[in-house]
Amino acid sequence: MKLSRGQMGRRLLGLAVAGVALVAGGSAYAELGQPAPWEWTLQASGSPVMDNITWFHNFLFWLIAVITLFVLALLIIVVVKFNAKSNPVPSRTTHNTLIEVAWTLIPVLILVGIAVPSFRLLFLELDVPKADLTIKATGNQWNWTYAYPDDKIEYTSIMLNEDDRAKLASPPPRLLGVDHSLVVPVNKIVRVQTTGADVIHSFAVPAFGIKIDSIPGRLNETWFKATKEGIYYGQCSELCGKDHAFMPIVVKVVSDQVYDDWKKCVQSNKDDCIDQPQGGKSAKQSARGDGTAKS
Ligand SMILES: [Cu+2]
Repeated sequence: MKLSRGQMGRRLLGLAVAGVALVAGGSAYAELGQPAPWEWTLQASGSPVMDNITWFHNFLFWLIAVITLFVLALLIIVVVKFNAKSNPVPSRTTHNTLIEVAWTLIPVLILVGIAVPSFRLLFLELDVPKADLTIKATGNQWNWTYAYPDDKIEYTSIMLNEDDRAKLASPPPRLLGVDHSLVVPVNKIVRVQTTGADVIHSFAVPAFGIKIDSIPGRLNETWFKATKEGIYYGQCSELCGKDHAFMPIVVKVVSDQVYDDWKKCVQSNKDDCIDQPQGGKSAKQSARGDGTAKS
């Protein structure tokens, strides 16, 4: 098939439009708190720490882009202007004080410019502010046990199998749904303490910008403040054995009222609270449903 130049141009244009649509469509799929198909950026941020990480990532990206382009331009100049053909008699210059001072000083200034926001971010992550609530996440082979020590709540969170997931009205993403999720109130500082019961695991939720090793015999600590209500997915991020890929983390961020209702629901041993996958109902509805079922 022979194409005229106009036809070819139109086809190329069509291809370009399709490409842009694909990329734009991909990012349009992006949902807060979970990965998206064709995602090429960091997950959307759901906490101040992640806001900072995203900013720092973008800052470094553009800095590196400028440096790389600058070095590339220098290389091209050298290749074109100073090859043996176009510059048969090379200069024998060996020192240039100004350039030597510049190529020492400018990289130092760039590194200092990186170090300042880098340390600021590090301290933001490490210094746990006064917490409103503490949760303890214990990594087991292969699931998580969550405890709310101040409220005497403790339960284990296990991944939903494909059959159970298919039964749900709005199924969670594949391999990310669990039977009991972690529930926390919105805009509250949550201190996360984590340890391992058997081997090293790692508690990670990308949208909150947290990833911390759960090590047997040690209690590691981090924190997050979820700024938007919703469901946030994470995974164990340390190779911990054969089912490492099947111990997801689900955090439900809810209003204070719903959180209090959930606490009461769990403390009274009801079995239809909002930490469970049929959730989405308010805890009140769940409690009512349970009351009739149990009486
Ligand atoms: Cu693990």
